[in-house]
Amino acid sequence: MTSHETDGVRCMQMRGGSSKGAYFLGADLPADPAERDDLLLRIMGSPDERQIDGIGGGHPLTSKVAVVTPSPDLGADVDYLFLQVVPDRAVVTDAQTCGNLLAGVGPFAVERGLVPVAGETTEVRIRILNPTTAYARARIRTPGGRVRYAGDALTAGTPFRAAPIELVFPGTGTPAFPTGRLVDRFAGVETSCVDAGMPVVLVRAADLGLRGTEPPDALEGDAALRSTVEKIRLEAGRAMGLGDVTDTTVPKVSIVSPPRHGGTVTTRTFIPHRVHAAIGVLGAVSVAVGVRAPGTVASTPTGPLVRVEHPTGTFDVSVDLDGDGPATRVRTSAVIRTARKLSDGLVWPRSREATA
Ligand code: NQM
Repeated sequence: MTSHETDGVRCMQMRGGSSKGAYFLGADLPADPAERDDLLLRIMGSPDERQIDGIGGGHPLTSKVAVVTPSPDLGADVDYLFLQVVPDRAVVTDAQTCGNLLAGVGPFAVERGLVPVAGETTEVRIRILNPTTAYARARIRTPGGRVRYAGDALTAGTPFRAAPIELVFPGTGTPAFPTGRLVDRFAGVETSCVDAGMPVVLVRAADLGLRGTEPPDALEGDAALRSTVEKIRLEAGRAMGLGDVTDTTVPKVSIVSPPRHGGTVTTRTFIPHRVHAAIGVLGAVSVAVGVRAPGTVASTPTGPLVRVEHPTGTFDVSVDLDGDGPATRVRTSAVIRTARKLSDGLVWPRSREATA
């Protein structure tokens, strides 16, 4: 029996935005990625649709892991590695990041003493490690020398208010349309492929015979639609330079239609097999870029603030663009999220010997 099985592993559970996950210090996990992933599967309870023998919540949005380490990069305080633990398969993937768990990284870094409190508000500079290096600045409330979670901000997709966390993303300098075109046709359907931190394929709802306001379970229950969406995704993944995406969680497919509640665009997002109850953070930034750039399947005249409507509310993204056409780049983008510490202590993985 390993020491993890006898002594447990230090772990903090947090809601980050509209997702929930397990946060670890890098030093508390095995350095070898294969050993680390095996341990995480046993902690989260995968592979099992319900993750009943672990702390995962049986859905991609509640089966997430953040690994945080002090950063050797002078431009960052901490490094953030995101790992998606697939509930029903023995798969841990680092092919995407997660802007929702990112909201918890600043508070976690302060709680673990990696970043000192700097007054009423503390800025944590984060280097996002995967899938490629990017940076974010998180401003969190720290009155009286402690992280304050209570507050007035509401993250749609979560029922309760909490302290706002501002997340600012400086642009990476790479063009936001990775196929080199604003519009591509995959599986006979017009799409726009955007990557502003999360690879997303935009498809008009009407082109799939949808209104665009269908609830997530109706979309998940439509086998013909799922198969068309997956065909589009596999072709788009190759064209976006992601290779064979059969077993990865990117790109996401966002179905877009006109706004219904005074926003800029309505979305329903396959992530990629389940439909998001809201929308991912960087997924929303990618949608916002597709909305602001003229000539895409989602283009809508609007200012820097894009209000993305989703199944459980709206999500405001401010995005500042540079350049034209497929060469468009993001100068900077920003969102407000919330996060909350749920538990802090030790978790025990199932033993390696446990069999199905
Ligand atoms: O796009 C879900 C989430 C996400 C990812 C997903 C995310 C993001 O809501 O930045 O936050 O798209 O798999 O946590």
